Formats: sequence, C-alpha cells, structure tokens
Amino acid sequence: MPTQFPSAPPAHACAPALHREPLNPIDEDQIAAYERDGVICLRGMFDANWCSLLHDAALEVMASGAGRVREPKLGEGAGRFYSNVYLSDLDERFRKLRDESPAAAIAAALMRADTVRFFYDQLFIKAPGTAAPTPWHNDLPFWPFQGNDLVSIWIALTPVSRETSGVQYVLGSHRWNKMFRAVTPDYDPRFLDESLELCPDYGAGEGTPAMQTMSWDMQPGDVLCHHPLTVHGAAGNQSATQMRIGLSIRYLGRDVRWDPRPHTMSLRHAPGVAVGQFPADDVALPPVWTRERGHLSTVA
Ligand SMILES: O=C(O)CCC(=O)C(=O)O
Repeated sequence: MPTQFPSAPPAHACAPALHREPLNPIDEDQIAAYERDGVICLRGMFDANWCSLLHDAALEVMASGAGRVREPKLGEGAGRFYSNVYLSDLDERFRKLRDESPAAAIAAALMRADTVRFFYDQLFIKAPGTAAPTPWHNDLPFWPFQGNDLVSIWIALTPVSRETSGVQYVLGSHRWNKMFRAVTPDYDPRFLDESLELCPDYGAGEGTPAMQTMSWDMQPGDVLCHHPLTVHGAAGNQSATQMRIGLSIRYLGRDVRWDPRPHTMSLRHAPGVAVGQFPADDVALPPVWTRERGHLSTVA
C-alpha cells in the first residue's frame, strides 16, 4: 500500500522546501509528560516533504545493503526486519535530518538543554507480514554512557498501529532506574551482559500486571520521543500490505558521562575523553543545535 503523507507547504523550487523547526510548538505540559512517563508522542512534527525524502532514503539505503546492517535470519516468506545505524554517514538526506531538521530542537525542548549533540541515527523497517518482534529492552545498557539527557526521536515514515508493529512502552519505567540486558533484533551475543536481568516480555503479559503499556496510532511525521531507560518493544508487522518504517535519531544533552562498558556498542569515533567525563568531542558527538544560535549545520 503506498504511503500517504500529510499535506506540506507548497514548494517553490525544484528541491522541496524543508522546514527546520518543529511544525508544532512543544509546551510545558508535554515536557512534563515526557519527564513523568519517559515517552511522549508528538503529532505532526515533520511535513510531507521531510517524510517523503526520508521514506525514499530509507528504502534506498536498505536496497543498497550498505552500512552496519542488522537483520534476524527469518525463514522464506517470513518477512524482513531490517535495522541499520549511522545513516547520516551514508546519505546526504539523513545528514539533513541530523543537521537541519526539527529533530534537534525537539530533543532540546524535552531535555531542557541549551546544546544538543548528535549521538547516532537508526532505521527500523518491518516488511509486511514480518512476525519478528522487537524484543523488550531499554536503550542505556547498549550505550557507552551514563546519564538522563539522552533522547531518542522515533519518526514514523509510514502509518503505524499495533497491527503494523507500533512501538509499545511501559510508562514511567525510566524511573525504575533499571538496566535490562541488551538484546538486539538479531540476538547478537556481543551485547548479552549476563550480569543484567532479562527484560520481561511485557507484550506477552510478563512483568508486574499493573504495568501500563502504551502505544500510539501514528501518521508519517508524528514522532515518539523516549528516555534511555524507558522500557519498550514491539510485536511483528501483521499487515499483509503495509511496510512499517521508523527512523530513530538520538541526541545527548548535559548530564551524560562517557562509560564504555564491555557489552556496549562501538561509536564510529570514540570520544577523546576520560571515563566519567562529559563527552565533549565535536567529531565523535557533533554539536548540532544551541538555544542561542539554533542549527549549527555541523558536518562531522
Ligand atoms: O522500531 C522498533 O521496532 C524499535 C525502536 C527502538 O527500539 C528504538 O528506537 O530505540
């Protein structure tokens, strides 16, 4: 089924105009909800030009086979669950997202940050009929950092619902301050830290019964923003026709400390700072936005 995008302002040049600020302002109630729940769905933050640009880039990068691709091996006819990171190293359209899009200002608002640094971007595509789930997890155990000021902005590039593998969250779970064992979609053993507890499968009813899980029906251009300790996961894509594309872009703010533990992901450049320091390395984690200047249009 072709993806329908929300209406965009008219473009006057050949290249479509791309807005740099969120289409809707983020208010104090939304920031407070993010702080309370560890996740928020913000509606209509990217217009149709952005969605169409990124949607096409996502499908092209998947077809190219380039990058740090991760895919569980699924049987014939069982669909495809594709994930890839550091897309902004592969394609100018993802660099635009990193450096010139509303994403950094959204991150700044939610973290109440004056400066926002780019951490990495990650694509999650589930083909129609893909049974493979996104295992329940929280993100900080994957990452060589400590701190609260890390936010992921998951941009819907197709319509999303529970049926098409909408991401589900345990509201408030970031306040448990708990690190669950990192599990990648392809169950890469390098991430499996046996000293950490396995995350319950909340989708299968595990965990404390009173836990409230939440997911949102989304349209392209809506975003989910989550805290690094918020527990989340997703079922497979049960639609026979609708592809599900989510693009996460992750930023960091103030209180982050460099903490490269054995089972964490490797960055494309390790920050040149001592363990326990703020990772103020402009190549590894380029500053992309400040409250004073707006976008810095850094190219790492
Ligand atoms: O899209 C998905 O299935 C997973 C997304 C996710 O885990 C993330 O963005 O951190």
